[in-house]
Amino acid sequence: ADFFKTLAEKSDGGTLRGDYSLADENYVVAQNWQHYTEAQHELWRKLYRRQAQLLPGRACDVFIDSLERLDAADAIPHFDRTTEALQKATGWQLVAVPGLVPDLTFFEHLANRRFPVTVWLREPHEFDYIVEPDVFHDFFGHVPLLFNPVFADHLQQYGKGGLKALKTDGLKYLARLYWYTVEFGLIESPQGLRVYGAGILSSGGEIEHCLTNPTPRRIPFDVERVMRTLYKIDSYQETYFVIRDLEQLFNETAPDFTPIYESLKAQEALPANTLLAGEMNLPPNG
Ligand code: HBI
Ligand code: FE
Repeated sequence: ADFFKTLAEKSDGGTLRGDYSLADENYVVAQNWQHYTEAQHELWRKLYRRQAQLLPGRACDVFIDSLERLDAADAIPHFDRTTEALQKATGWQLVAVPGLVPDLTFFEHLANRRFPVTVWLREPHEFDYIVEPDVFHDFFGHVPLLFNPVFADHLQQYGKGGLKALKTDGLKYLARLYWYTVEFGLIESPQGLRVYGAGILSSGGEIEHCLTNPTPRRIPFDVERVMRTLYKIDSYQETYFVIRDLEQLFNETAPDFTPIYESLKAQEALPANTLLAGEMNLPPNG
């Protein structure tokens, strides 16, 4: 199907891991929780334990508090049970998907407060790095913040913006926004920089690197600057964008982006390691 061609191009021409044969028109599948093996639950526990002990002093408080309430340490979670609690908290639900889904589908789910969670779990040899999102990245990395009303509202708005962007070819700009916030975003706290991006929170190595390594740039969030900045998908980020609080993320992504897209089309995209003259490069955590 053309969808595979699109995503295959997206994931450097390789094939996708998931089984899409039973997916419905929204790419939703049954989670089939009973199919997970004891070995997979054990791998989940190992991944969870390693990541959870990295969170204190690095993940933002909202993430840590919400993750604890999910009680997801002992086995791969039942998405339906999480949906029951999530629906009450912010009106979101989880939908099981075979893996990456087309942008249009992805945006439609987000615009309707449905978060797609991949059903398969990585192999033991992929403990430290995986190319496509698996259930650990999607659930551990993304689901806790969906319990925060401000973030939940932002993500639905992002989905609606995505549907509009598909019509005004603003997709690459929105993909950069998603990348530098939802996936790799940093946030300020009274104790210093903290992480809210799922790609970092579900990664063993980047969670320390992004906060204390002197090499990457750490730039105050500015939506147009983010949308101009290219990103890399197979290495630690060279630049991180820092928000003051989740309200800033919601407020600065509320307006219609069409005028920004017009202005961006006239400007060169910036390499990921750019620091413009006069731009603030926030210090790493001491
Ligand atoms: N599909 N399942 C899934 N998860 C994602 O995070 C995802 C996706 N499809 C497209 C996509 N992300 C990105 O292109 C977004 O920037 C749209
Ligand atoms: Fe993700």
